Amino acid sequence: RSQQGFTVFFTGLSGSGKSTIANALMVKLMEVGGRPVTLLDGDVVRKHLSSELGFSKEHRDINIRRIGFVASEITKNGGIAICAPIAPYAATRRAVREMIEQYGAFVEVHVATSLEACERRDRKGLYKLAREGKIKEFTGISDPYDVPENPELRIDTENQDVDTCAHQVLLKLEAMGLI
Ligand code: GGZ
Repeated sequence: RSQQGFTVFFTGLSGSGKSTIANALMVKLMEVGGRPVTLLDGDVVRKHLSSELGFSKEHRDINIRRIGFVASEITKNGGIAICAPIAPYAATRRAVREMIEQYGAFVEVHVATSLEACERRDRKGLYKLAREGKIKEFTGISDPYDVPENPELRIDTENQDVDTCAHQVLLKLEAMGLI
């Protein structure tokens, strides 16, 4: 079996389902076994690693570079890192890719839930607040999201369930010879 470390980097809008799919993928990868799996979820990273940061372009970039650094260390040591931030800027995602590809594979997964679907679900009520102007610089509403042009995988969450989405990532990792 391949012993190369790798990073699965989910990107997508708030409420797109990144965390849910990332968690389902983590369970599947732990079942495969062999290498430790570390989940760097957006919420958790913001609480423990980036608690002083807001949502300006500068602060988002610092946040993503920190996540990238931790993922690159895990990848270097032969582990599996799963990251699930919004990561709205293509240039920053590319910088993280370059950092990680020095040590192993970088698998970018675009969770392609449309803004309309995210806003319709609005699980945390953040889109409503953003529309009312009560949250500034909100991704998709008053802040940009660069749609990934060449991700390793793009997943449709609107027509299939979480388990199917996570399974597609697993199949991609197999096809790439990583698991
Ligand atoms: C986007 C925001 C914002 C603004 C708070 N814009 O759905 P959530 O709540 O749980 O996920 C979002 C999370 C985004 O943090 P990330 O670290 O993933 O963002 S980035 O990659 O851009 O650094 C949302 C919440 O934080 N949130 N304010 N203005 N999301």
